[in-house]
Amino acid sequence: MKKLLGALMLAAFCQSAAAAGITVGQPWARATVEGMSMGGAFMNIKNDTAKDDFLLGGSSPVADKVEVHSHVNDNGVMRMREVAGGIPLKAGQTTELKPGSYHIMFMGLKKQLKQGDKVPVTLQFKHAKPQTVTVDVNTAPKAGGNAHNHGVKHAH
Ligand SMILES: [Cu+2]
Repeated sequence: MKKLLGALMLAAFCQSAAAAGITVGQPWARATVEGMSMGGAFMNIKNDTAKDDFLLGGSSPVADKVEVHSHVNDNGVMRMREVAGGIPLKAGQTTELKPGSYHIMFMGLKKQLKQGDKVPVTLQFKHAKPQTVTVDVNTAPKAGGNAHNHGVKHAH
């Protein structure tokens, strides 16, 4: 029991230590089908520092490149674009990366992302130190799974 309490206190300590900085919550990626070369990943990024930061991109062993994208409305057609300068992470705020909005994109996938897979992704920030997170591969949480349809023209 004492041991358990110690472990709990340690966990609580680690959590509060991690809170002063950039915290990544609920990272997940959409499962892909065989032969797909791209895949999207989503997460919440909390910037608990006093200064605005930017998510510039990253790297992962499962892809040639990891880019940061946004969806833009181009004359009524939703297209994805790499975000120049990175995804803004305002000081004191949580930025949501979600389907149809900002997202992380695996470019040149080396393997199929299957439901239940855990994929390490190292995120690069403009100011904060790089952070490696484990992304859970999942199907979309709800219906409306077309929001990140890669049938839309990719502006690359
Ligand atoms: Cu994209």
